[in-house]
Amino acid sequence: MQESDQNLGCRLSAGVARLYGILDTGYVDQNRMEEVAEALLMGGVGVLQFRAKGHDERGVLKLLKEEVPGIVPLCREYGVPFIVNDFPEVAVEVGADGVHIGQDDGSLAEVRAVVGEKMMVGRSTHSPEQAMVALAEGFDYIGFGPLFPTPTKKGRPGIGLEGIGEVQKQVGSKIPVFCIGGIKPDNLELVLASGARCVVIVSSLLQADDITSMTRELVTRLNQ
Ligand code: 3NM
Repeated sequence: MQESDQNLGCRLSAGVARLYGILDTGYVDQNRMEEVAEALLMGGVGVLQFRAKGHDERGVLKLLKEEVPGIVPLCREYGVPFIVNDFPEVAVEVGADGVHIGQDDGSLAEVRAVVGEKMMVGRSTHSPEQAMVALAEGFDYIGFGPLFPTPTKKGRPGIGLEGIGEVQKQVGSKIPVFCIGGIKPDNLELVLASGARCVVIVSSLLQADDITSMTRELVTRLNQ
């Protein structure tokens, strides 16, 4: 592993970050957020995103700076990149390693103007075409989904498994492709058999009785 891979400001490596965890405030009460973050980190997520839909930029900054200030230091302690969803300014303010933006959230150049060259920037994509465009634009990684309809991101149809092989081949050979949306322990085999290598799993993990052991089990399966 290169030194730059171990430090904050690193680029994600698909070889290391097979499971991308999201601390989603829709599933986790504020008073449990740090505990849940640590459970995911102990279980071995390779990257951790903070996602707080329904909070505006100031709200997310307040959460990370004042209300749950332990999350960023925990990621540092575990050596796991920390990503802020949606808000480049907040990512800079809290010293995150990356920011994740949606398909309709503007260009990479606009985000780079805020976060500079060092920070990772990820993009949500919902079709093979969008995945190719994100690669060409220069994003550091992509999410590809939702594979299945999911209550975590309501109102989007599942795009199915058909495109995964091609996207993994064309895009995944250059930057990490994280399949996302409705992935659970009991359909993971199918997702992997369709060509996926890295995945994001949100509700299944956050609602597990024992988050750390489920995370560990999934990481083991992803590494097989
Ligand atoms: N983004 P779960 S799907 C946050 O397709 C998110 O861009 C998606 O949550 C996309 O594992 C999704 O609970 C939700 O289905 C994933």
